[in-house]
Amino acid sequence: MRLFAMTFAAIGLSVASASAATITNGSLTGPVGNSVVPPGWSIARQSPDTNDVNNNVGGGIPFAATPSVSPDGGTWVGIGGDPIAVVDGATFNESIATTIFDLVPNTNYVLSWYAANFGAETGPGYTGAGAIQALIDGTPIGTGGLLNLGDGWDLQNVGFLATSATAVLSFQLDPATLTRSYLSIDGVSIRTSVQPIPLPASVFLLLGGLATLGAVGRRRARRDAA
Ligand SMILES: [Ca+2]
Ligand SMILES: [Ca+2]
Repeated sequence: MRLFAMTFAAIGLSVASASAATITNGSLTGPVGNSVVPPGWSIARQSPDTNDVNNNVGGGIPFAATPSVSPDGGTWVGIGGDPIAVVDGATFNESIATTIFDLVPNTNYVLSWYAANFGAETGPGYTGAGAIQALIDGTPIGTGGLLNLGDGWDLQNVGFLATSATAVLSFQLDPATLTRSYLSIDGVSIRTSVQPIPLPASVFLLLGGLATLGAVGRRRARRDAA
């Protein structure tokens, strides 16, 4: 029985250690502002903003579509783009970044976030469709769905294989579908794609076999003592 319990403990430990990757402030909680990103995040390109349901582009510009409260709550980040505009020497496609810690190399992870398209009313308006792309160490790993102006919060998931214990995560608008648009992102989280339950059938077979061995051993011990 002790062996049985130890086997369970070992399985529990392996699952826990593989799922400990952390993203600082995935809720993107911070002061509202233009060209301001929440603590734990940095501006990777141009002028991303911290917004909430009452404040767009850091409070200065109205939303182009009626926003809804984020499923994550509180503030979120707005990133804009325009394929024909050049800002600070690069195509206008705003980007934010952070570092993921405690990754286990050669482990598959699922990165999730919420995205919405409430646009921004400025000049001719940032009212186009767009999709948010995630990058690890500068390489795109996947893109969420294409969201049209007025589309509310939608959960996005992309998978990637970790190759090191830390990695730089960044988000931008997908260059392949870039229009003059302004999207919202919130609730960034990470988990392993290996789920602790259900356990593979082979593990139950192994545990069953160990239990049978234990019972046989105990019967043999009783018989020898008798
Ligand atoms: Ca939030
Ligand atoms: Ca801005």
